[in-house]
Amino acid sequence: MPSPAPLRQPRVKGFFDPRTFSVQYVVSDPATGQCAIIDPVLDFDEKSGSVATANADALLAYVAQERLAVAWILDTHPHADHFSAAQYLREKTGAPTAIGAQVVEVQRLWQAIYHWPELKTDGSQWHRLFAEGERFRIGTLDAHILFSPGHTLASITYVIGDAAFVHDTLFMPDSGTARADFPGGSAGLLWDSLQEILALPEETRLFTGHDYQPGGRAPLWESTIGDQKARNGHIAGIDREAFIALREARDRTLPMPKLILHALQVNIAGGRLPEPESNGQRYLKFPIGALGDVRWG
Ligand SMILES: N[C@@H](CCC(=O)N[C@@H](CS)C(=O)NCC(=O)O)C(=O)O
Ligand SMILES: [Fe+2]
Repeated sequence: MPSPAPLRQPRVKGFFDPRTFSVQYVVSDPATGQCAIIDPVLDFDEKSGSVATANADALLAYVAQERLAVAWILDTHPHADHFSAAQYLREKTGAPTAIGAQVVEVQRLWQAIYHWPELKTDGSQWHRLFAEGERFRIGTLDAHILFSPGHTLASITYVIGDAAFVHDTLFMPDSGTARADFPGGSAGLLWDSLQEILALPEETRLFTGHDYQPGGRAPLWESTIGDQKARNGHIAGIDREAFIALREARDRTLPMPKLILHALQVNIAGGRLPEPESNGQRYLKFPIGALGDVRWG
């Protein structure tokens, strides 16, 4: 009897964080129980400076309940609105961490903004740096990388079986696309990245990284290429020039994320909090006025 063909469709479980409107994923291989965690959130309260692990622990509880084995801890980009829980999960699971190879450029950019000469800008804070076209496996599932810059210099898309984790490129069709005005962002590059994503097979399931719940609707995070082409107001009937104009016009109305200065200094270090000072206390550092002429929130 021939053995059955391996299952190529990952099981995808999304976990929504209402504090940051982020979606975290556990993507598992039904055939082997191997899984990847994508874009885990480390909780942070900027009012008190408190850090907690409720989101990350919920991912671990699911992993334990489903008897999964964590093979990878993946980030799509260095996030500007929340801390990555990659390092916490690395310590808990022993699994390797990864991010896009151009993270080294983001490290250099923010090293200058923070005046942080000790920061290593070689990406050595992760176990693996993924470049366009690279392949890896999660159990029997094939995964490959699209380089998807625009929102950040280093953004990547993880294509795992029939699922693509597009994070901050496309949001749900009623929510358009991600902003492209952070340091290193580019509306033109974002458009080009969107075209590569939209060229994936029509049946590809798309999983977004945020949902800002327009009109107060319940959070949603799964769409298809067909939905996006038909209904996303930043895609349907829009060309590159029109996209750049509408993206840049909207970006001019957006204040910086409230945690951008907190989050980047943790996330360009792979989700590590700053080292404690001689009194045992950890501190964050903010540049004053370094982001230029921004809209106040
Ligand atoms: N109000 C949120 C905004 C976060 C934000 O700017 N999110 C980015 C993704 S990291 C985005 O693309 N937002 C699109 C938008 O707000 O239209 C915050 O302060 O954290
Ligand atoms: Fe983002």
